[in-house]
Amino acid sequence: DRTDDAHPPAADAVGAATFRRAWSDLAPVGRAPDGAGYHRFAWTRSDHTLREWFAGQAAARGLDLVTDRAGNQWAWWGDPDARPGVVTGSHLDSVPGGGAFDGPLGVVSAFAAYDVLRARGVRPGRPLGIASFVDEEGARFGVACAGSRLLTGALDPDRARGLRDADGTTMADALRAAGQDPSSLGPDPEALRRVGAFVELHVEQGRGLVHSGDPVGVGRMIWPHGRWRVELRGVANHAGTTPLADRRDPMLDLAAFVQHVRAAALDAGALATVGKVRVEPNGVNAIPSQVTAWLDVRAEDGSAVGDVLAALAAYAPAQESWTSATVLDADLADDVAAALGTAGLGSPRLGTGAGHDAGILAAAGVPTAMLFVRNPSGVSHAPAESADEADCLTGVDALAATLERLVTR
Ligand code: HGY
Ligand code: MN
Ligand code: MN
Ligand code: MN
Repeated sequence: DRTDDAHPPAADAVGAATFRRAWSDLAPVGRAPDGAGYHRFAWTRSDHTLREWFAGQAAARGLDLVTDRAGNQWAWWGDPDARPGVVTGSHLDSVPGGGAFDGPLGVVSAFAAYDVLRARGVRPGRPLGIASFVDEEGARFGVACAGSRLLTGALDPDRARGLRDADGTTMADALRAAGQDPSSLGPDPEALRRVGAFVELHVEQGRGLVHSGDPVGVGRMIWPHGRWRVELRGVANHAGTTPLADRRDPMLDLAAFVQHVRAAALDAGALATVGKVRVEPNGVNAIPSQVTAWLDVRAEDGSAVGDVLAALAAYAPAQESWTSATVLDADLADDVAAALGTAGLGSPRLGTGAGHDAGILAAAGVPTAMLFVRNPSGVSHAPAESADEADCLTGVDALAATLERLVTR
């Protein structure tokens, strides 16, 4: 039966319809076979599909699509050069074998919340932007939040262009292969000036909201966290003819390193992970000449990260990226909590050990808030990452209430 135009569907129903349609659009993109999660790396085919999807969502709403010098995508309602706007969004890329929600939940919810505001007839007093940051996970080139770091000047463009992926492809070559101009990479103060405030909605990566019994929560702070690279050198030789006593096998050093990392993390009260290893040459019948391992260290108390690095000094870790502790904007967090209150929602405050573009924008002086959506499994960066649809739709309502409050003040 035809819906009666005089009584458009409730705004929430509009948001829910947008959410479901967008979610099903994205579901197949970069999905590995046999439920092994998502592989959505920057400047690959799935990234291209995701960028096209974002552009299509913006065009369908008549939003102005802008791609900044780092390749981040922005969809604007209103003119942010006339007055800095309120921005919401996240990222569309994933870690290898990642879950469906980390990143895309924030971008899909942004478009759904926009549709709710339009269905409610909200007339914003300031521009509203939707953002999708490129290469947030740093899964391919090793530096997390590469897009937002380039935007804010926190990642040197020459260094970025030279970063290599597992195949030795540089970021510059990857951009060229994706039809983008690597020489354009760099800080984009004009794009950054347009951001008066940033609110990132994200699936919770943990079970704080499961324990509190709330569907959504408000970010309080982001732990300090960094990545280091460790080189372990050996002497390449034949697996079948080299006596054990004559070997210089870097795999033995790797085994010891992983144990040292665990012991140092336990001593320091930090989270430390050896999450990526490159063995060169990588053959079953050859002792490798070199093993490169990446180390991820985080802790609520930054000094604990320092303690871990001090305990591993003998391995001469080279820092790849560092994000200081981010205390999210307290006034903005109060705004989010107030908006949640008008929507009849609680607003528990959550710290997180997961890094986000929100942390990079906050470090660049942008007032920043985070909204978390309950994750029943608490798992993230793995296929078991989850969020119930009802909680996702509550997240859309919460984001819409937050954006309405911020754009109409
Ligand atoms: O690594 C992180 O914490 C984030 O998901 N990029
Ligand atoms: Mn992530
Ligand atoms: Mn994320
Ligand atoms: Mn992140």
